[in-house]
Amino acid sequence: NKKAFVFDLDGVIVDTAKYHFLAWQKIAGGLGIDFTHEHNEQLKGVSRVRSLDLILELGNIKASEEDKNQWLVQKNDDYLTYMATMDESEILPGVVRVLQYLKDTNQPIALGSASKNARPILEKVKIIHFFDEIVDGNDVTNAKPDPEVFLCAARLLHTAPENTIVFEDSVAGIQAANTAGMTSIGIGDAKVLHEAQYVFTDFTQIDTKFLETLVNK
Ligand code: B16
Ligand code: MG
Repeated sequence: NKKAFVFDLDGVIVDTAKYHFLAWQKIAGGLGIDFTHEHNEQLKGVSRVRSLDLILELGNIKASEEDKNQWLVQKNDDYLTYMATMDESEILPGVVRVLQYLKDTNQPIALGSASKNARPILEKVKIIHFFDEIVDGNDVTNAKPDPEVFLCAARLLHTAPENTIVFEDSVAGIQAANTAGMTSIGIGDAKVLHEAQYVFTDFTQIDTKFLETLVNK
C-alpha cells in the first residue's frame, strides 16, 4: 500500500520553541505574568490565539478583544525578528537524512503544522523542496488535537489515513494523529509522548531499517 509521511514543523524539523518562548515571555512580562519554560511546554503545538488565552489564564487576566489582538500582533512581530536570523543550522539533527531517504524512495511528503509562519521558515532553512504539500495554520480552522490538519495533508497526498505516518513533538499533535487513525511517531520524551505508537528522542535514533518497515508495512 502507498504510504504518506507528514511532518510537524516546530519541535520536529526546527527548534523554534525557544523563539516562541522569548516572544511570549515579553508579552507576559509586560503584563506582570511570570512565564516559565515549564509553562511554555504547554504551548507546544497550540495555536497563537489559544497560546495567548492560556497565558492570560495563567495571570488571571481578562482582556478586551482589542488588547488581545494587539498582543498577538506584537508577539508575531517579535517572533518574525527572531525568524529573520534563522538558517540551515537550525534544522534538528537527522531530519535531512530522513527526508532524503523518503524522497529517494518516492514517498509523498507533507508538512502539517499549526504555525502561520511555516512556509517562510521552510524557505529560510532551505528544505521547502522536500514537501509535496504544506498544510499550516492558515489552512485549518480546528487546531490540534483536532485531526483536521493531518487529515487535510493525507487527502492532498491522496493517501488513506491508515497509510499515513505522522512525526510530532507535542501531546496535542500525537492525539490528533491517533484520532485521525494514522501511525503516530513521537519525537522527544517518551514519558511525555506516551500516547504515541513509537517514540524517538530525535531523528538520529531513526535508522533506515525502521523507515523501510514503515514504507513496506
Ligand atoms: P505561529 P507546530 C506550532 O507549530 C508551535 O508548536 C506553537 O508553539 C505555536 O504557537 C503555533 O505553531 C503557532 O505558530 O504563531 O507561528 O502561527 O508545532 O504545529 O509546527
Ligand atoms: Mg510541534
